[in-house]
Amino acid sequence: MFSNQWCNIKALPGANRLIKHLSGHRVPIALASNSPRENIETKISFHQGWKESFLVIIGGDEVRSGKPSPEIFLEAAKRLNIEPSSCLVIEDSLPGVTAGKAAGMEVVAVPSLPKQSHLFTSADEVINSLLDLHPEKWGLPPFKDWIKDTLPIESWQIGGPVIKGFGRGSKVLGIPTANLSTERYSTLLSEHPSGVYFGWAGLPMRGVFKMVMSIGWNPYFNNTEKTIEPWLLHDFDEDFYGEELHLIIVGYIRPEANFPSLESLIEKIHEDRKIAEEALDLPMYSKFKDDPYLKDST
Ligand code: ADP
Ligand code: RBF
Ligand code: MG
Repeated sequence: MFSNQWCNIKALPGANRLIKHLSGHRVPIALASNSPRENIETKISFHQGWKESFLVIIGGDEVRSGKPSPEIFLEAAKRLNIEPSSCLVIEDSLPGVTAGKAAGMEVVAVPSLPKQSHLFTSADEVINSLLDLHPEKWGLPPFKDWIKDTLPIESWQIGGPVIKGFGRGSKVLGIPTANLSTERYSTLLSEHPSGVYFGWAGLPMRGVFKMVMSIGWNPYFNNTEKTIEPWLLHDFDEDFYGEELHLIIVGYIRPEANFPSLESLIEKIHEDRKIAEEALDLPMYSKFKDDPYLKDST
């Protein structure tokens, strides 16, 4: 059972993957939102195959109360002909989580603002993005699209001059990251949850290299800004600040995490590097290294 922001696929990356997965396995799904039903239908008509995937679509105008309330979830369960206790609600808002629990359902929260996840204590689980949902935890069929510890994603690109980072000595730790400015990319970044990704990096004067990167707030350092930090998997004999760096991101590895010590963070990053290095030799990922965007110097 899905609710609220679900119509905005941009707000919830991985929504399309989940909907296709569940409907492909004939799992009955409902879309419940406070918006009037007509608005919901218009919004989802932009997403191919969504309308057919939902067995039930229910708008706020169809139940008496306007606010997120248990009624809308109970009504959806009734129309699905499923016991509330057998329903899983996926929610991004706090009132929605409360309403889902009040309806006697299991609730996974995907807060739209990750920094607020500590507020979602009543949810059965809080995840950073739908990419991290494990349906088998909830008695649903597992995703089968992970390959060698990586999740292929629709590739996307980002680029710009390499800027100075926080100078926390990542280089000293053996993990230099060529930071990119996030300024021009706020929309793009809001479409991609923070986490560890991998792909290809192009420096027009130097070549094309494998890379593994972190996008996010670096919970270990509790940054207040989202950063884009690719680690190019190559030994350079000099720095390349100011040079134009182009990235093609092809897969996802894991959400950002906090760690009890710097050593354990570094160990994890080395695991990420190994996963990326091996995965990028697979044809489905390696084919992107010839993309002209990587050699483009503008
Ligand atoms: P900062 O905090 O300024 O980002 P880092 O310690 O992360 O400093 O070092 C990053 C810089 O190191 C990059 O901007 C780049 O010029 C250089 N560098 C050298 N080798 C690499 C590499 N393999 N991957 C990324 N950056 C590298
Ligand atoms: N920082 C975190 O706080 N949590 C993480 O899970 C995390 N994962 C990372 C994964 C990779 C592949 C890279 C390159 C960096 C990651 N970082 C993470 C960012 C790290 O804190 C940052 O690069 C520091 O500046 C390293 O000293
Ligand atoms: Mg850096």
